[in-house]
Amino acid sequence: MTLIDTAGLRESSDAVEQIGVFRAREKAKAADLILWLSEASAPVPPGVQGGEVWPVFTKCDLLSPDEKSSLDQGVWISAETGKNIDVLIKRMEDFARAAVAAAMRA
Ligand SMILES: Nc1nc2c(ncn2[C@@H]2O[C@H](COP(=O)(O)OP(=O)(O)OP(=O)(O)O)[C@@H](O)[C@H]2O)c(=O)[nH]1
Ligand SMILES: [Mg+2]
Repeated sequence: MTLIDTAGLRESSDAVEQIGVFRAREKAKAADLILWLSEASAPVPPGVQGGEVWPVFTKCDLLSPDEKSSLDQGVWISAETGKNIDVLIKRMEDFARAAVAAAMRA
């Protein structure tokens, strides 16, 4: 299993950043699983083509309880507090296990 952290997919006039975004899209096309991270306070719908895409909402430590209850799909995590990181890792493990099993049957 190879895990890749890509450049953020943002519009930019900076040539170096544009190359990073291009490379990220190329990696996504070849990926089995894409984690689409966006800030929970300003979620961005997945905008990438490739394998299975999971929305992941970041910085959930910054949300009020009301804002949290409006987010129902996907996993909310916080790198700051560690919230739900274990849940996300478990789901990724399950995904990888199923993908390997399917590949071995093929
Ligand atoms: N409060 C809070 N801040 C966070 C959290 N995760 C990251 N940050 C902050 O957000 C900023 C950006 O974090 P990065 O991890 O560099 O973001 P990124 O999306 O990888 O950025 P690019 O690679 O440039 O696209 C940093 O200042 C982090 O400290 C979190 O869970 N909670
Ligand atoms: Mg980054």
